[in-house]
Amino acid sequence: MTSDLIKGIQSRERISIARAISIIESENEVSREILSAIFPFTGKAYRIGITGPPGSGKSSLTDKIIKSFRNQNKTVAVIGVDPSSPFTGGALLGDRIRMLNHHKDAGVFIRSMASRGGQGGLAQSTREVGDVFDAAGYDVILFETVGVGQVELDVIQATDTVFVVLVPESGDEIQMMKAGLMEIADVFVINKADREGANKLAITLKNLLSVLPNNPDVWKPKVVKTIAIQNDGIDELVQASEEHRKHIISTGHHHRKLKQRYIRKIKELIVSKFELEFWNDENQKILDKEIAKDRQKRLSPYQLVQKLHQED
Ligand SMILES: Nc1nc2c(ncn2[C@@H]2O[C@H](COP(=O)(O)OP(=O)(O)O)[C@@H](O)[C@H]2O)c(=O)[nH]1
Ligand SMILES: [Mg+2]
Repeated sequence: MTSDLIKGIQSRERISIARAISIIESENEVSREILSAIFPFTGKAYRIGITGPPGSGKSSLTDKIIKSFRNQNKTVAVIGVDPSSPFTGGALLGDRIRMLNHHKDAGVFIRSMASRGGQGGLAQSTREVGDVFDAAGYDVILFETVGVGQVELDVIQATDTVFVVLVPESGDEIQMMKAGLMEIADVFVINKADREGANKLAITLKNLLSVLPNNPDVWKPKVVKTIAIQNDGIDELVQASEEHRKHIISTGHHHRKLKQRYIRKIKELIVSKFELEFWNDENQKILDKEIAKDRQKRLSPYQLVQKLHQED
């Protein structure tokens, strides 16, 4: 059964891909089987993260970026991540309408991921869904995330190229530094460049970036102005991403990134495996018993951990 599903994924059948995604979202045994089986076929897709504040135009840009890649005959998968939405497929109405533009195109697959209940597994399952698209042979995978929470950062850090989308009004560079966007951007996108202040923001950013060392091995983030609703600057943006991609490949950075991603994944799995084993009934009971006591009467966390270890 699983092998049919794997074959279906590899021949990019939408039904198989959709099934694999729902299995991954339910996080059961079968999902691990699938992820293991597709592993050898992953690592080929180009992953782009698109992040920025709500309303900055990420979805509008995504829509146009899809078109630009499609014009180059590349297949594109999109994963929209919205940790704040409790609904599966928590896409906003506008997003749904935009998505319909690509509905009939077999070379495009769009999927939203939302947290159901806890956010714990969202970043992980998002990356795993990315692996399914990768194994299915999509050339480009776009990850659209809102803001810079931990889930978003975890998603973004697993991409090859990061677009940070700003608007002319977000001119306050200190604000951006605080948001931690400076460190993660490979390309700054100043969207809504039809509004006043786009040039000023571009100059501010370029000044900030000019302090970076002039080392050919270190990528200097690009600044690209766009008007998503007019399809303006999109090809330049896509070109900037291609340049970044070439740069990370030629400097060996991409290779290192893939290695780090592998190591991170192993460490994550080890932690969750041990946690799962550790919290057996007996240990859980010891913890519950301690919690039931008055705070002052409880063992200190350090003492309790020691006790739990001894019991183990
Ligand atoms: N004036 C202007 N409006 C834009 C531009 N790009 C997007 N918008 C509008 O900004 C709003 C938010 O866009 P959306 O793509 O949903 O932003 P997201 O929340 O970052 O995904 C929508 O009403 C868009 O039509 C642009 O380049 N110029
Ligand atoms: Mg959006």
